[in-house]
Amino acid sequence: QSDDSTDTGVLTKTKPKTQRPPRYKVLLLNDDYTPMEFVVLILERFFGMTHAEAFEIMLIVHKKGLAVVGVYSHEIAETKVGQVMDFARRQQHPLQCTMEKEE
Ligand code: TYC
Repeated sequence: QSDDSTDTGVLTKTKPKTQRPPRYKVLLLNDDYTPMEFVVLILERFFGMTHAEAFEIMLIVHKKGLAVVGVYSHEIAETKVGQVMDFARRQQHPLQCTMEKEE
């Protein structure tokens, strides 16, 4: 600025914002009918959990009503939800799995 009468002398820096792709939480919901062992199998098969991890998370869903079972890119999250819903429907269990944008 060349006009000294309005120059406050304050320098402002603009921080470069690094763009991160949005992440999506995959949520598993409780219900009264899906067998516990089936939920454990789902968590092992589609979410790469050990039997012990899967059992622990299944119990959290059972007690609290829902839990985040993984966080992924939009495409991977959509695939996981699809796999779970498909597998549950084939076995005629009412298990529900959804995804939600993080933050
Ligand atoms: N509540 C179910 C039962 O008592 C077990 C269950 C756990 C179902 C987790 C769904 O996402 C779920 N058989």
